[in-house]
Amino acid sequence: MTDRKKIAVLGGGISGYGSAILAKKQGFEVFLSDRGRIADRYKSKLEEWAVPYEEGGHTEARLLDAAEVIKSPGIPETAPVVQRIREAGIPVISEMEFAGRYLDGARCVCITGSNGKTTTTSLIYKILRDAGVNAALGGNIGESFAYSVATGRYDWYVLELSSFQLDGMYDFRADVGVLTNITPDHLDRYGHCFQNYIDAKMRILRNQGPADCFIYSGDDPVIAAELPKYDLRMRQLPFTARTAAAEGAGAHLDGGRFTARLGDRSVAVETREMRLSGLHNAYNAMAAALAALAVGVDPETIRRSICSFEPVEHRLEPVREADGVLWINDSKATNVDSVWYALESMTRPVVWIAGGTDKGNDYEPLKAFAREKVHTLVCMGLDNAKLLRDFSGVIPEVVSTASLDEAMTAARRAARPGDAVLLSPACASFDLFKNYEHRGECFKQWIAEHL
Ligand code: UMA
Ligand code: ADP
Repeated sequence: MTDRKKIAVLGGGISGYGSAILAKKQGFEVFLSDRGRIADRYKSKLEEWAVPYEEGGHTEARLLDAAEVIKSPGIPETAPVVQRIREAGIPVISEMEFAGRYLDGARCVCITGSNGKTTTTSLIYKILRDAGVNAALGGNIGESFAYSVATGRYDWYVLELSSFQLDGMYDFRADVGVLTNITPDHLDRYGHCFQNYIDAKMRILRNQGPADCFIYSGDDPVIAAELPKYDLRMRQLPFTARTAAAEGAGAHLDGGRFTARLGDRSVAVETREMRLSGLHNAYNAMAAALAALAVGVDPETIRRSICSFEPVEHRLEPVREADGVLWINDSKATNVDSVWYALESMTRPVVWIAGGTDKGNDYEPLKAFAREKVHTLVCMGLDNAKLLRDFSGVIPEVVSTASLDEAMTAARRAARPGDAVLLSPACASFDLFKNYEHRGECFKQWIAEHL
């Protein structure tokens, strides 16, 4: 590789501008191209680093002149510009693959899975920081990995990885890989084929050798069916609650207490001492404890950090208790599996607010908990037909609303002292809101103004 190799960056969002700055810092000739408009804050960074860029369209001739292209994760393989670059035989890689070449001895904990990535990543990062480890947070969360590599000096990177980011990774290796679970999601990007999405998630194992650790759910049937297909030379650390404790290293939940073990070190946590609630968060905490043990953090720091970790905003976030009713914001629950765990964790009678843009949901798995725990379902969306059809006769009261204000008013009317009102939509938010954060913020704002 010569110093003047030409690198093209596709996309000028968080991932693209970070990659371009890192490439520039490494002495490459860089060109960034965005089909749409680049935000002013990214443009000023690019100008500060003297990176040439274009917006409003891709000039193919300039892109095809590159020796390598770094593609932003939101750009699909089917985009015509990507196809042209591939036809020309130019390697297309992800930001992670590129930044991973310049770690200068730093190591990576990488977290992927269909649900629980952000919670587990944030928890691992907190434990490492509490332990005084010089760690950075990045990937599918916060600032980009490439930008951190370009502008900082860290010993560990804690990286949340989406399937899109894993897709463009070839030589990258996670020193510690975490796979929380695999359930259907993002199928529109994977030819509506679940196996393609599974294959993307399993790339977390790529290149791992005997010195590396792989932490995964030992209760997940999809992962269990995949593992025999791979040459597993790394250290395997399963975490389980449903299956019997694994012999040796791993973590196991039993009777409200889990123990995570690696070599001669172990951490024991009473889940009632955690601020995170629910079986899913016990899984996330077991995964985080194992990852922190693998990094070398002492067990007592791990236990204390796990117990003091607050839920991340919009994930089963208790907002306020008013007139005996607890209002909970789980706006990030945009698929059926995350709502299953939300309902699983409810200990009070529930008024459940759900709905939005349906992603082809199958609500069958939710019906047992709905019958047992929910007395009122408030549907909040422009088209509530499917929810109304699936839960009428399952939940005693089902109400249809078409705005947040209507939904909140209906929920308030239905809730009795001792109840929980749970916003856990199982759907995307784009019919009534900008995104899931906006939906969660509107929920909290309404509570602040009305309760
Ligand atoms: N663009 C083109 N050409 C195209 C299509 C798009 O130039 O043909 C341009 C757009 O005009 C836009 C840019 O590409 O300016 C956007 O790129 P992007 O969608 O990859 O977004 P980034 O801002 O770079 O953020 C991405 C991740 N986004 C997605 O995967 C959709 C961020 O994850 C990630 O944090 C960031 O890189 C840093 O690595 C966000 C996300 O929504 C949080 N992730 C999905 C999820 O969690 O479900 C996977
Ligand atoms: P991700 O980053 O993978 O989307 P989050 O931590 O942001 O994961 O959580 C997204 C949603 O999934 C929230 O509703 C949360 O309560 C739920 N959730 C968190 N961890 C898990 C898990 N291990 N299994 C299933 N659902 C989970």
